Amino acid sequence: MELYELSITFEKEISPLREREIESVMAMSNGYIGTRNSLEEYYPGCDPASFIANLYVKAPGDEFNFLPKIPDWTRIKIFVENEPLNLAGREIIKNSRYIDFTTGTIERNWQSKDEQGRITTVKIIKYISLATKNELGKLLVITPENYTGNIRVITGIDCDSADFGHLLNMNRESDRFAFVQMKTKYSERELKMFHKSSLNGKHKYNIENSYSGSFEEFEWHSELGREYKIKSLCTVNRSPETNFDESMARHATRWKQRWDDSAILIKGNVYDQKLVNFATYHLINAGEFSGNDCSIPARSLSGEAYKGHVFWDTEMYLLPFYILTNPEVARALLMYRYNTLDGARQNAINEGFKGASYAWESTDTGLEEAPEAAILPDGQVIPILSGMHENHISSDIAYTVWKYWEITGDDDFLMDYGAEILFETARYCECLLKKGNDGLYHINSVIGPDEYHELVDDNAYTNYLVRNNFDVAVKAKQKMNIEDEETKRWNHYKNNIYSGLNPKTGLYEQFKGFYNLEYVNLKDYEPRTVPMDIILGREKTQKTQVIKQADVLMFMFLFGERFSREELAVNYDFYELRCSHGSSLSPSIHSITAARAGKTREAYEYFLKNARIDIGNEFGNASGGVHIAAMGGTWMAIVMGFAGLYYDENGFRFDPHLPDEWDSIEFSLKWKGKRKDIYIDRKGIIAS
Ligand code: IFM
Repeated sequence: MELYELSITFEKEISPLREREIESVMAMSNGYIGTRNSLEEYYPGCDPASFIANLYVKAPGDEFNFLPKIPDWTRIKIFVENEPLNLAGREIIKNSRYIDFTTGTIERNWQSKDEQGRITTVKIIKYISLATKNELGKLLVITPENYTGNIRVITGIDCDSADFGHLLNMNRESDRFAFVQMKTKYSERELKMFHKSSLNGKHKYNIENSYSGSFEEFEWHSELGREYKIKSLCTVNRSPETNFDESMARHATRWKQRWDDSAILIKGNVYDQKLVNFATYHLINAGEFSGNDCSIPARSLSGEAYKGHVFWDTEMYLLPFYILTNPEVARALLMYRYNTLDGARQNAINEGFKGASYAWESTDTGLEEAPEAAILPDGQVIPILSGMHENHISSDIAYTVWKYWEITGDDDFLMDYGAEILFETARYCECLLKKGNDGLYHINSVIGPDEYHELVDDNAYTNYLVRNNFDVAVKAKQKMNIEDEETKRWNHYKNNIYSGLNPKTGLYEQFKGFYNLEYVNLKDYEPRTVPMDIILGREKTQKTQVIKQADVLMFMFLFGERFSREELAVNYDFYELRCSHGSSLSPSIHSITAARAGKTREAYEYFLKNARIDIGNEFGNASGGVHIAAMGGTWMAIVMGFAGLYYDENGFRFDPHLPDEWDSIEFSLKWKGKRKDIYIDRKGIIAS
């Protein structure tokens, strides 16, 4: 496949205000470790941070646990004739940073001239290995362009940027490599980081150990025009015996395989191709070693927002990508849900119910970790009810377990693990049902995906997903030849849950009483940079039809094959007018449903809005890490929206709606273990 590179360039000066955002969008990860792409010499306002998935910490008395910042392995200090090389106070000839999609590495090219007229060129390449879980690489190339003289480089592991509130520094000295040892304060989990470097050419070598970190120091007399390469390999919880070149080559090979399986090629629009490459880069990175005992947090491992907590984002926005391009990762992510079932069972008990209630915000135990209150920018303290009431997450997980099985045919997973998730979530759903005088079952006091309206009755999304939960649990029982009372009850429920559908108009009411709320013309508030619930205030918003994100449209997308284009269009036209896109999860679903409803122009506008969420900092909060669900949304908007992929257990089909801006799209899918290459242009579809 043809490749385009994404470059985010600073020339001559850095922009401190954008720096944190750039650190996020150019972050690296392999699903086990994640590192923000900070400028290696550090500046005021930078936020260097690395995280390890599943290394959650919590002090006694803390409300919830979170991922702490571990020491930073990307730190480099360079001195020319004892003067520090940095971007401040000297002429910057160039300073550009980009993601290289051919190798899955981050590259920086920097050239500056100091007051003595000495020009130094610096290239830095960094990667987190996709091939070996605990290997991190850093290549520094320094060229004295017009001088000879003394150069000194200090490279290693910086502890000052780590979260000492929760990590204890237990540094031990080593004379063979830089070495940092820490343990988590309250759970006593150990973390060791090793950093071993080599330099071509004669040099003095020294190791500096202090409370602030452990560094290797190289000093040499440089010759004019010669390239000096310092190759550093950092390993986590494993000693650094590996050879740097081999490690980097292994990473590049694995990257190429992943890219080849996952990339989407768009002909006709280079800019859109870059947006898609950017999303695919983060999706590949976030997935590789995630799963089993950890999952992908809402901002992946690229920033501190949401504290490393895992939401429905993973199943509904990321799993489609992994199931269809890299099912092993998808399975591992679902195993995380299986491995946290006990926590989910405990949540159900805490709610006074049976079965399993998955945490709205989950970490390593599966126990509910959502905060109970938040402070708004104006100082107002508001309760957060999602942990207790955003119950749809359990059925979302059940939906995805079944989709995984439909697409992969992985019977072993379904029998050994998935079925238990389906049964336990169905048992929980039973507890949510209340039989009404109309003979139907209702679910009261929930929060649907539209979090602006809390404690609503009969949220159409929740009801639809619960109905599906019973349906797939029954199907799993049938596959296992189990016929019992539960099966009968679930069969009965699934056909008798209130839906909110008006058969005459084809419209679903988002929840009971929604139509009675005040209509607000959102166009009156455009252009707008602030969410509608902040403009109107929380209480007022609840009294209006302003919604935060796709809710009815969300289930119409998930069960796309059940709705005609006309039915979808009726609901799209109604809810699109009312949706304020207060969540990054919203524009992609609008793009997909618009495309499926044949509104290709609108679909394309929503596609751009979604794909630019981090690159364009559309929500103003990319500094806290990338919105990884939106990356999954970009992939889905193309494959499920513009290419129009529909699938079930029996196969897949396409109903394409290419935007005018594109000539063709090309991608591959894994279907029941086999790769299928798809090419779509205006003449038709080729699947091979
Ligand atoms: O899961 C989402 C939710 O739907 C909207 N608020 C942010 C969460 C994390 O991305």
